[in-house]
Amino acid sequence: MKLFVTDLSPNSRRVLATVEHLGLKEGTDIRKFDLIKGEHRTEEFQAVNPNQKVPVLVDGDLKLWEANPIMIYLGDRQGAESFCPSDKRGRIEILRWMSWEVQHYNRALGDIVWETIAKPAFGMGGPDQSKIDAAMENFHRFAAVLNEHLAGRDYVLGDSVTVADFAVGAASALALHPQSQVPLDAYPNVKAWYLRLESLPSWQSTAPQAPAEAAE
Ligand SMILES: N[C@@H](CCC(=O)N[C@@H](CS)C(=O)NCC(=O)O)C(=O)O
Repeated sequence: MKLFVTDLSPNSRRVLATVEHLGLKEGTDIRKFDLIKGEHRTEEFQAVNPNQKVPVLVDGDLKLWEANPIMIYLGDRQGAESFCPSDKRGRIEILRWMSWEVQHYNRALGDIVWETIAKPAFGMGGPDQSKIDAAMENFHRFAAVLNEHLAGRDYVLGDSVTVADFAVGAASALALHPQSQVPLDAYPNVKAWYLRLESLPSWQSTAPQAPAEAAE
């Protein structure tokens, strides 16, 4: 298998953590692009992903782009029933939380950390308070849902970690950063869950190396 990623991306991180979690690292040819240098803007890569975005997994004649389907594909490929349940209820729960994180939770969280940490770190100007305020309203709305859901649960689907945790947690590396302004302390179940995720070797080993790297 070949996996195209970049160092600066929560979307790449969730897939890299999945590869680690499933013990697939040795058998995977991992290609890292420097997006700033435009290494992904080639005709060759366009043929792999017409969107010219990472992550992309190539397995035989399958060229799979979009981080969440890649994670599910890998879980299924390995028959990792606990990490990627295949029963109807488990599968629809995964789809529910993955859709929700893309559209709501990580969009709000990502907008906050982009404005407060990443944008200044990349020299792209200071935080725009109106954008932080708008994202903060959404963050409170959706973090409250996750906080309520996690009451009495260790992980999103229950007792054990699944692809849904890697998806929902993907953008949270910077949420614990003191400058992030993400009000995680107001949502203790969410904070405890994310710290649980951070203690997993596969999540730890794929952590971004510098604060700015997590918010791309
Ligand atoms: N929805 C996609 C998002 C992929 C994405 O936005 N990738 C970014 C890095 S996080 C990228 O490749 N950006 C390069 C570009 O847009 O030129 C996924 O989940 O994989």
